Amino acid sequence: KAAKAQASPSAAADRRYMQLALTLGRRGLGRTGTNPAVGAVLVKDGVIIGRGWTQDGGRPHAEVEALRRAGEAARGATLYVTLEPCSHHGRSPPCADAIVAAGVARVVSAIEDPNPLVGGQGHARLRDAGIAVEVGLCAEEAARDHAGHLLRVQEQRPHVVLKLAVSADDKIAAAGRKPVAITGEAARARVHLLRAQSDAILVGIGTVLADDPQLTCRLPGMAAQSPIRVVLDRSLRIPGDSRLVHSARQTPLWLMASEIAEAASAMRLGAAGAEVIHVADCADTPGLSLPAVLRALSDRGVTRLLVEGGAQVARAIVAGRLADEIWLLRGPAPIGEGGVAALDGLPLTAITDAPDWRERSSERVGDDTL
Ligand code: AOF
Ligand code: ZN
Repeated sequence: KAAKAQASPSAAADRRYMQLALTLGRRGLGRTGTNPAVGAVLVKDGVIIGRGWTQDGGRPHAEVEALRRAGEAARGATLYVTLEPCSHHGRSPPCADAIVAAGVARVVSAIEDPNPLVGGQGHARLRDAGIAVEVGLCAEEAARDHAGHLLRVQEQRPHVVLKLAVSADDKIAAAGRKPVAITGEAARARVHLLRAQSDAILVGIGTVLADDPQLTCRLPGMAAQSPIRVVLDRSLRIPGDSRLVHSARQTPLWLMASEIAEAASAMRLGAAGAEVIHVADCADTPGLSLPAVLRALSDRGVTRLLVEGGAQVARAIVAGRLADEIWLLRGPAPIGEGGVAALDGLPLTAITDAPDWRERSSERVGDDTL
């Protein structure tokens, strides 16, 4: 009897199922191309009868996956979904139509999809079919998970995460730019997971010349999840024998160069498998225009961008107010005199004491703090 009385779940149960949908959706982060990583849960009489998330490359969509698993049982069920179900004919028919056809009784959705192809029409189509639709549960969390999609559609730029790994005295390298171990193994694993959840990772040419990095995800079994590697390389100085160029055929390498970069270099790097993308210079300071870089990346489908260095790029991102999120990892040991400051002359308090930055969370990761 008690179970019957719960046919319409409580607000607490609604929230729990939406949290599960959010968790499922995050499985797709960094794997769904330009598509948002959506999660969906189907529930009937207090039992989860289907779970789904946006699949690799962006299709099938989350709702369709959940419906497929539930089969006939979906009739009369409640669907929890982290984004408005689509209403457009893309690579397959609209999710809204599939939800109607399956006989779902109620849809709880976290946020509207600002994609002009959808924009409220998904919810409208469900309501027109007599389905009870509620929008807005866990909206803030969903907007955060879908920030890349929302910003790409609304502002033609990706969601930007700046990662800084600093020593106890806020340095990122020893004197003479010598690389030193700043953070430990646990922090490294977290950063590699963040790489996997990003569409692209960006560094400056200075970092490439100093460190010869690979910028891949090297967690066990996750090499295929490596992001597109992007280098701000205004005059195409990247060495042909760098590890980035060597691996350009396995993991994409995009070189952001000035419109006047040498054509011969572009040809040579293109032949090695890199893609040269020309963007405008900054009007007032030397270097590429970062807003133009972000726009070019968004135009090519990047929704989640991780910026990993070095100090000059970090400074430009902070000074230009271009980061949406900052991951500040701090190791336990100081580097001392002559070390390279994290923000190239800007004090770190430009972030930590700035009124427009809000600390979301703080935790220990191994011997480091995040
Ligand atoms: C959903 N469920 O799981 C996702 C949606 O190119 P298409 O046809 O796959 O459509 C892409 C658009 O669909 C994308 O820009 C976004 O608006 C929406 N993504 N919609 O119903 C999903 N990933
Ligand atoms: Zn869909």
